[in-house]
Amino acid sequence: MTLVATDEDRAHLRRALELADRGRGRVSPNPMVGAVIVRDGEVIGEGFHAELGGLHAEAAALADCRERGHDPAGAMIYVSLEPCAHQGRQPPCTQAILAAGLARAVIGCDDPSEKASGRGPGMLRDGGVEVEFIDGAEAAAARRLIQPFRKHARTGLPLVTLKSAISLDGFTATPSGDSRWISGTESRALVHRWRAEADAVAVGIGTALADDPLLTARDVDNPGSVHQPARVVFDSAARLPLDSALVRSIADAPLYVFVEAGADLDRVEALRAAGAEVIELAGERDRRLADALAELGRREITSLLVEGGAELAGSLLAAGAVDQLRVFVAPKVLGAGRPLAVGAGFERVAEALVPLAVEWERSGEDMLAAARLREW
Ligand code: AOF
Ligand code: ZN
Repeated sequence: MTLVATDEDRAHLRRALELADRGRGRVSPNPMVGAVIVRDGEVIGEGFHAELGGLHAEAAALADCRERGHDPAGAMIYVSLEPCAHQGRQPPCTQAILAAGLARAVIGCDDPSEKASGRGPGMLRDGGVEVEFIDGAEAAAARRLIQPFRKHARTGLPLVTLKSAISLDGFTATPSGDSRWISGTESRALVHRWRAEADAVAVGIGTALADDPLLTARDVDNPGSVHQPARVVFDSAARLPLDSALVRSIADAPLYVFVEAGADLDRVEALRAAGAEVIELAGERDRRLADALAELGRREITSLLVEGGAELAGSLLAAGAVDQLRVFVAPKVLGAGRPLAVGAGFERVAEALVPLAVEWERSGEDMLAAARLREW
């Protein structure tokens, strides 16, 4: 049931979303979740899911409430995600809510995972708790906050974000392949933040060979405690050199290399011996791409940041596998150069992918277009 939410309900739910965001980059493959406990308009407890395996948001808010010397019985809880009903790394939140005697729960959005999907809200209602789902902007924001979790729960696949930086005349590199740097320092810092928030970062072998990237998150706050994404290389012929930055930094973050079945066995074995997980895929290019995403999903990769190059971008876009684009447009004119994507593309402009929404914002000297193609 959807409620007719008051402005006060919406404000508390927005606070729960703000709290949830504090778990960004620290809870995956779990969702970020926040909760606020309120009695007579007064906030008496707040909490969020702070790390994988740690307290769920509801339990954290209840603990905070008690620490502050309040009895939560009869109070309301605002929680950004449907409370869980299962025993996982943590006990079920529904039990904690029932045991605490909370009277009403206002929920930001449903949890589409198999073990949830309405079970928690049902149990709360059976236990006499008034349960309502918020609607409107707060509901949309609650879903948007946990897109990787939602897509992975619904499809087993990671949310795919394609990131690129283009010149004013639409190129990602000069004709000779030089791309350092198209975007400005602020934009590059932002990309390192996105890497720290992503479960994995991917490039095609062309980019791996041309740029010898590390794909780790650097120059972010608290470099010591930053989450490092797994690195992924789409490398049909197993050409990734053993002395590449990616292979040499395997101790810092896992490296997955997708090769085509039948790739040179010596090279595959050498990559494995160096510590890479090499996954062999068979079939047509599109089939292999789809299987690669499924393999990542199976490894609990819920979000994949694709950083190029043009062939990988073109294949993913044409296959409809991209969920969102983040494109920096930099105030430089290259005159000629390499495009963002190559491949079959679409025959007609009328077939173009049209985003559900695009947000344009300034990023230092650049403009950033964040386009959402699909929502989960
Ligand atoms: C909640 N509150 O704060 C979170 C929930 O095995 P666990 O304990 O890590 O639980 C993970 C699952 O619980 C996750 O897949 C999602 O369905 C739910 N996450 N639920 O009530 C929370 N993080
Ligand atoms: Zn829970």
